[in-house]
Amino acid sequence: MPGMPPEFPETPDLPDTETPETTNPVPPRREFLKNAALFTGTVALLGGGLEVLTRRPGALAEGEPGELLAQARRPLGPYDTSEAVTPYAQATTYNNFYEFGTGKDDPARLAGSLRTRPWTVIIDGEVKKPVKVDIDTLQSWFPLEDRIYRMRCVEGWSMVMPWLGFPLAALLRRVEPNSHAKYVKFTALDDPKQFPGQRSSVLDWPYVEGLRLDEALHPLTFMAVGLQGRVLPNQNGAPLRLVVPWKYGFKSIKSVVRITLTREQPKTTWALAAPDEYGFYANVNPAVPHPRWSQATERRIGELRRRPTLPFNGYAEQVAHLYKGMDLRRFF
Ligand SMILES: Nc1nc2c(c(=O)[nH]1)N[C@H]1C(S)=C(S)[C@@H](COP(=O)(O)O)O[C@H]1N2
Ligand SMILES: [Mo]
Repeated sequence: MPGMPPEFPETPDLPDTETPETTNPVPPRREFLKNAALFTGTVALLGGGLEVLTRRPGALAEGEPGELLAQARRPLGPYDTSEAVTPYAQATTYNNFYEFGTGKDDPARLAGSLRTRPWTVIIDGEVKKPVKVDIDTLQSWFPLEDRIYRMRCVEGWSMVMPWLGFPLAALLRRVEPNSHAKYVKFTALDDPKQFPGQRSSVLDWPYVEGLRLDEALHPLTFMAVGLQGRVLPNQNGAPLRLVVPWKYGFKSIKSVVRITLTREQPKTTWALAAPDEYGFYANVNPAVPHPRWSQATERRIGELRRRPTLPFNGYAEQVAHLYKGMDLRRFF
């Protein structure tokens, strides 16, 4: 779509004196601990022997945004960052969700028009057991886990987000990819009645994203239904949102209605819109600048100074092997 405005960096060359946040970042777990007493849950022992306290996922059905969803309290898991969690008020008011508009505050202002129940998700394509399932049934299939991940937007800002959800691999295993499945395509809801931003053609709707199957099966790859112990706010991608923490944020598609296993690499929204600027892989890489700005540093929302951006957003140890032998300048 020539001429469309791509994502804009937020003044990456200037010191972040305009930073609006003055509060101290919330230390990890503080929020969880604060709410622990309000909440009754069941203790489940997960694979790694981690103690996770979860509410029965089936009981989330009519969750209002902001309602307590699950209480997780355990030692940091192998995939958690111990970095300070971005305060909830900031993580839910500074958003990219172009279906609501291109302004950072548009999603929080306008997301009330999105109806997240009832919500149907289709999982189909190259799988042995395709399924069309209600979001509450889908959630009831998996114990909810929490993951504290860094999130790095291609524009040069970042956050630390405590997600609640389940690994995408658990869902994919359930539908049994067949031998032709090589990629996973994700499609977001397409409904201009609920998404005011879809009345503009800033992007081709619906928003589509994709992963290679091995990326999709990686244990870090997550489907979020909650944020910081609460039902996922609409502006953060309710009711179901992909989270791929080693890739730029635009890969983490919000408000997913369809997951399709494919033979061919799917055509994805930002890669179609500006192929020279946004690739299919979009692995966080400080050594490969965006054509219009450097990716060497980032501004953590809530902090004043920029900090260095890490290869694969700090997850290199876990994911670099997926790209062995690939030229990451060509496959950006
Ligand atoms: N459907 C949809 N998903 C989307 C987007 C979008 O515009 N539409 N924006 C992406 C971008 S660019 C980023 S940085 C993250 C932002 O997630 P957050 O607002 O929860 O921090 O969502 C991603 N997922
Ligand atoms: Mo982004």
